[in-house]
Amino acid sequence: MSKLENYAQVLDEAALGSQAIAPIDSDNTLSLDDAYRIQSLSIGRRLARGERRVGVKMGFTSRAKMAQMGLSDMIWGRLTDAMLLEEGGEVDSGRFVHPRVEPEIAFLLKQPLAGNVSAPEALAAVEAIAPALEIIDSRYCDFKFNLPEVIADNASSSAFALGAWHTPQCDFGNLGLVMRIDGRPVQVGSTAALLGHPLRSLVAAARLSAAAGEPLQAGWIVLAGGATPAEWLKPGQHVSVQMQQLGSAGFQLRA
Ligand code: OOG
Ligand code: MG
Repeated sequence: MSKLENYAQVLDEAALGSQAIAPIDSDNTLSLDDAYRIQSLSIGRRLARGERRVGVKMGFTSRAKMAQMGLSDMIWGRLTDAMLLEEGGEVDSGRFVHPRVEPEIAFLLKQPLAGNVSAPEALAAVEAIAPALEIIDSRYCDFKFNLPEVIADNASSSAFALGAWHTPQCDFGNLGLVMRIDGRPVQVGSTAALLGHPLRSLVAAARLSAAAGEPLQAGWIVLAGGATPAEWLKPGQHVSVQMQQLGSAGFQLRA
């Protein structure tokens, strides 16, 4: 097994067993290409177990997230069907190491989207938009990592919930949003936090996915990135996001 395959296995098993691991790049030798290769290999192991690819997640697309995590380069990860939570349902806390949750907006594509596209071209490929919550759950101890490490760890992706799909005909470039934990507002923000307009995150997803040889497909979901800092989520807590014009999404972490 190559070094990169070995890291992919370690990360995959950490996610499977909800077990935190030590940093894999403490000597700062992994390149970004190595990191995306590890990510691809580790998601390949999930696909080999029967999971299905359903889209892409973008990371560090808002200043709020970059500042919280101390990293400033946009990253992306791969979504599978096993990560999609039942909206309004309960999720087992045993699935996670130390979950955090953040408010996002999701795109559902009606046609493929690849390469250097304009914002209007990206919009034309969108079937629907929905409010979303992402659970990020770094597989590294104390949620501490450098850029190659978080990329290798599929950008901390763990699970996501989606509210009802809405037509993208409304102007969704600056929609107010409130994230609540047990009914208490914990983060307030706007979709404008995502690169000024969340469509720019979709444009970046189209470019980066195509460059990786896995262009965005019809039917795929793209998570545009956390619009506010993430919040820790404890067993028993209920979390929701309410977004202007788009309604809400929520779930409960089982105690
Ligand atoms: C990395 C994942 C970043 C986002 O939306 O910016 C991300 C992390 O914060 O652990 O999902
Ligand atoms: Mg996120």
